[in-house]
Amino acid sequence: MKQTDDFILINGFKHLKYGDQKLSEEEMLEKSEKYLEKILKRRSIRDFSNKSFPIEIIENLIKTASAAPSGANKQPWTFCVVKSADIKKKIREAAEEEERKSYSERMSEAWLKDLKHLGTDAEKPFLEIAPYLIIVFKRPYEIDEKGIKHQNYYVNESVGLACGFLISAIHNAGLVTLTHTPSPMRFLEKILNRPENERAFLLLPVGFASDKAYVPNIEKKNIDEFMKIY
Ligand code: IYR
Repeated sequence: MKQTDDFILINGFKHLKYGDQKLSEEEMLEKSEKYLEKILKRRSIRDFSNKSFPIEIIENLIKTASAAPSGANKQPWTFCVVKSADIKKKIREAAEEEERKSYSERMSEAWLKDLKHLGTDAEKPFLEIAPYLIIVFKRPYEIDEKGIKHQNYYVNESVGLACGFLISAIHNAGLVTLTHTPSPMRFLEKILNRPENERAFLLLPVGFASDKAYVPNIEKKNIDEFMKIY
């Protein structure tokens, strides 16, 4: 009988044969160019329409995010989706309260000056207008059935990667978002009644841009500034 190489055992664990895409160099060049062109069109949007869309799309976006690599494959994240107008209102009120303090007392002069060209302020109407808010929580540790804590690894890196996958998937689906970081953001853990092993990491309103949305006229750095070949 023919010997199968579908899998091998490493430390007694099954490893499956990886079948890669096998593209030609021309196809790789074309695909990488197309993706670059597409991702360069992504913009952070602060002015949302209240138009909604099916939650199945959100589910696919979050499954995409959760496909990201993570330390020891622990997947140390929870994505909370808020569609309730009541909860959105609570989040907006708490976020604006923190942001008002940040803009008026906590942020340095240099920081405020660096933000001037983006036109941000403490008012966050998108927290109520966007059809969905995704609040990403990191899980620095897990608690097992016996109440014993188990640390996760590279938690910030892992959750950051998952957020990158999420933002890219949102753009690919024809939707827009904003990486909002109200600070401090412990109020999100309270409002959403999250367990003690979760810390709010990032808040992303997801939806469509308003018809009258404008974006700052910013540019990305030139490749010589951020890529060095050795
Ligand atoms: N978190 C605040 C302030 C803010 C900070 C940075 I750095 C930005 O790039 C944008 C905003 C806010 O959300 O308004």
